[in-house]
Amino acid sequence: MSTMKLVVFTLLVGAIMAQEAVNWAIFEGRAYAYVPKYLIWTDAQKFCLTLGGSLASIRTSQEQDFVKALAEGNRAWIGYSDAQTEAAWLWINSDRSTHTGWCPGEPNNAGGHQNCALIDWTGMQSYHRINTKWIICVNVLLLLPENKCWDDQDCHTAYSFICTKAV
Ligand SMILES: [Ca+2]
Ligand SMILES: [Ca+2]
Repeated sequence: MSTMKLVVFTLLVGAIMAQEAVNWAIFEGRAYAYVPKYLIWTDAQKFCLTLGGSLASIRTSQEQDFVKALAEGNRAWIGYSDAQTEAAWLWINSDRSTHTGWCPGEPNNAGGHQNCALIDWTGMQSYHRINTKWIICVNVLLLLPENKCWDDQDCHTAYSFICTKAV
């Protein structure tokens, strides 16, 4: 198969797969889709681009609640990143929104390489040592769907994601 044929074939398969995976929902003049595929952040953005959109920006707490409901409590990438300059968070679709929903203590840039935002993080994990064993404790209040919040994570980790586009 020639390279060009392979590219066309790959694009076609990509477009078909993208259409199969996605259900759009409308909220205040924008379309949103929760995509239950696990991709690293840049690939998630590429996938959203093939759908004519981008990773979602969040502008209000109402919009955040809508997106969280769409993701059904799953961790999902949104289009917010500080990969360019640490602590200077920007929306990939150039949205100027300053709304955020970070968990307490986030974004913490853990390990020095957390540059992409997830919604629906359960958050507030802490580690305790009892005798010789380490145990992980989770703040149970943050397990409730309505209390789930944003976390910065390593962009190279694969998560599901939220796309948005104009309607
Ligand atoms: Ca960071
Ligand atoms: Ca973090």
